[in-house]
Amino acid sequence: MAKDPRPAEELTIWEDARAMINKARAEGIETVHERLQKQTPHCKFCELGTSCRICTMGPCKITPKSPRGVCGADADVVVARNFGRFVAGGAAGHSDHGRDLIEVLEAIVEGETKDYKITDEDKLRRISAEVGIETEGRDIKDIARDAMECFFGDFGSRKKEVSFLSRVPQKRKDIWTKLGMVPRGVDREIAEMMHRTHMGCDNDAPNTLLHAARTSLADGWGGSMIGTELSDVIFGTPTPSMSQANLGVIKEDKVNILVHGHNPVVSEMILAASRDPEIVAEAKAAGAAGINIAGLCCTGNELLMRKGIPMAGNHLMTELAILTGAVEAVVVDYQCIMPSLVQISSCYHTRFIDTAAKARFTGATHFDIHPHNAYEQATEIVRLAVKAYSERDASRVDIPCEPVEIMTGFSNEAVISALGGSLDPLVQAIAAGDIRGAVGIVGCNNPKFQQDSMNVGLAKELIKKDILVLVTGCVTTAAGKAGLLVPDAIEMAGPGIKKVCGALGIPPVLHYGSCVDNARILQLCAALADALNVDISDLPVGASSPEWYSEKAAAIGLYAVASGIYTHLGHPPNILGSETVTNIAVSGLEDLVGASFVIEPDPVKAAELFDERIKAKRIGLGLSE
Ligand code: SF4
Ligand code: MSK
Repeated sequence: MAKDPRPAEELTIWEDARAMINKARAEGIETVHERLQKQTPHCKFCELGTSCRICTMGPCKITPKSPRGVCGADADVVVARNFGRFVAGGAAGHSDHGRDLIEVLEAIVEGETKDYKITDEDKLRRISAEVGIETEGRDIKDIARDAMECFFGDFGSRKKEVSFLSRVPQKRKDIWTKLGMVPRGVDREIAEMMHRTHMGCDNDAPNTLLHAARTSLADGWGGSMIGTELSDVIFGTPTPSMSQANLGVIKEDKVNILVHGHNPVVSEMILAASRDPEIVAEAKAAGAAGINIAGLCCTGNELLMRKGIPMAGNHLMTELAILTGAVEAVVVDYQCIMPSLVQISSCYHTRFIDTAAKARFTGATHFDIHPHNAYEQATEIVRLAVKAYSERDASRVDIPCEPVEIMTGFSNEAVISALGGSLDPLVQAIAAGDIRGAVGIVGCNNPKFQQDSMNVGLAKELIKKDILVLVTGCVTTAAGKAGLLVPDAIEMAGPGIKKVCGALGIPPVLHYGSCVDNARILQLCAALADALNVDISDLPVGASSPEWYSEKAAAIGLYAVASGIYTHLGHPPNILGSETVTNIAVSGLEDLVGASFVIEPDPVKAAELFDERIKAKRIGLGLSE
């Protein structure tokens, strides 16, 4: 194994990660860091976005000497097409996840499952009314059937706009209408993006980018929002609770099962099966003190938000969690699951189990989980983990730390309830300048950055400036491990945040959920804009994905910008090979949609940029800086 020559201290800010990176090196196990070294330097054309392989007259690369591909496409066209497809990939991922929730709702409505049910009937009534379904005096099953049909319809071609556009302020919708950016159907926009970027179609970079934005809006206000809302309906709307994070949540004396991926449909069943008294007894008979479920990435966020299940780690912790040697099973659904986890699992007694036909891993044990057999399959999986416990090699176990406390569960419903039933106190706190603004920090880890240095650095800088922070996805674990997700963290915040969050007993950094749950932040921004009778772009808010890596993060960033939210990225997408595309991303969009991207790798400077932006927006609203 070629070693990454950099010390673990340079790769991550965390002690638990450093210990496991060093353990991997001592045991000769390759991780993401060694593989990055082997892949570096990356192909310059791919980095710039100027390589094209969408037809077999190519592949082509655009250079000063050959400024056009075989078909005549220039750098602008090639870069825009590549970026458009990148965003479509992300939108497809989130939205197909959303569709899976509609299919579970369908199974409930059709009586094809006894494992899932409608848990939050009030929420189903509320969201159904929002999308125009009659709810008065009707049976919940009938409402659910109509909601199911309505949301399936949002994926197709028969609507003029996706249903949750009912939440979008009129001023914003007018902008989208003028630009031809109103998202009509999730699958339609994604398919059209693929069509437009076929050879010989949309050969005008700005036009391609407008459709990329429309595709991302179909994700944010369509597929993702449906995913979030139906997850709440089926599994319960999150309310604040306490939990824990870091590798210390893995327990030496228990059967440990890590759930990884994004969709709660499988992980909720694993959790339920792990509480089956018969299986718990089997675990005890095998010598364990019990069965411990912990989360990774976003399926971890889903269980954390709703059930208070502890979080073992974010994206760059997934390999390292297995390296503790105390993990009996990793159970995955889809997205952000490194194939390397299969190899690392095979270095231990760890069973690697995949559960989705659309996300199979060579070398994994496959369970085909559907709504009609989910619990039964989950019990088999948990039993496999119990069996594996006896094979654990105690001499290779190293759980490097004690867990830290975190507070979770901040859905919009929970926030409004904490505020006494309306957003008014928040609006007043913003008007008074106690909360100067808010920034959602979302997204991933990327081994190109010191793990979580920017995620944590930016959050700390912002709260000092009295800017409230909302976190989702992998930033959740980062903020939690840094001690930012507990009420006492107000000591790290400015005086205004200290006052408001202190009075409410909440942290200055609020856990808002998983990647699809960024839709909760969109909804909050829309509600705030409506409360102030302004557009979303007039609000003192921002978004950031400091350490992003995935297509989904690009879709999120673009739907945030297209919704009028100024959005920071710690590094650029692969677009720098086109001046036209880069200029549109970092300034041209401002004129079109009232927000743009900003690229800044330094968290302190990024916080200053947000500060400036928030000052300007506050002045625009007639408020003090
Ligand atoms: Fe080359 Fe044009 Fe084909 Fe792309 S579409 S591979 S630029 S010929
Ligand atoms: S899991 S998309 S690494 S946040 Fe949602 Fe984390 Fe980014 Fe995946």
